[in-house]
Amino acid sequence: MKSLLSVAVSGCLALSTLAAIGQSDANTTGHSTQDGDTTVAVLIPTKGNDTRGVVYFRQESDAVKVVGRVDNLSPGEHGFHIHQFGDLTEVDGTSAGGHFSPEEHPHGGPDDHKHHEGDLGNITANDQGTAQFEMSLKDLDFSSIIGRAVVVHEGKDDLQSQPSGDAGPRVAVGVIGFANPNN
Ligand SMILES: [Cu+2]
Ligand SMILES: [Zn+2]
Repeated sequence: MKSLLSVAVSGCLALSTLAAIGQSDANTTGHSTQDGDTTVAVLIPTKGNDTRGVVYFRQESDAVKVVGRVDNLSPGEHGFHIHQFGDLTEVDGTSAGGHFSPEEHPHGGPDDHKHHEGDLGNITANDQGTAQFEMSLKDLDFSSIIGRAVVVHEGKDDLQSQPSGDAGPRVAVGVIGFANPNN
């Protein structure tokens, strides 16, 4: 923490400020680290579905932590991704585009050596249709996903099929935006 803080205080370099985004902001504005560093996506159902949820992304020193809850799913696994565009104009969610993948890697699972940056794998709903989850993603760039979409799919992501894991239609979508630190 000390080195991050000194970078922020002495840092006239825009690049070092960017690299320490969130943490340095939080420290210099006097808020707790968590406040400046959290984004949220509120998931709303696509047409014909009633799946809803909330997903938080938090910048940590060496990873992005993802914590969330999604309700009204069918029991079992559901593909869970960050898609390219935070555009919900199409009622079936297709306007969110494909998986977020600035490096144009193949589709895969979050633990594969190469995968789309937006490949978060699956979330698992219990018999009541609720999925509660927490994951830590080491190779996701926190700032690059702001304004993009979180998508939950009707089916399971097989983590292999191209280009999107054969996870079926989109049942809920939400745009990743800055979380209100007072909430
Ligand atoms: Cu998806
Ligand atoms: Zn993918």
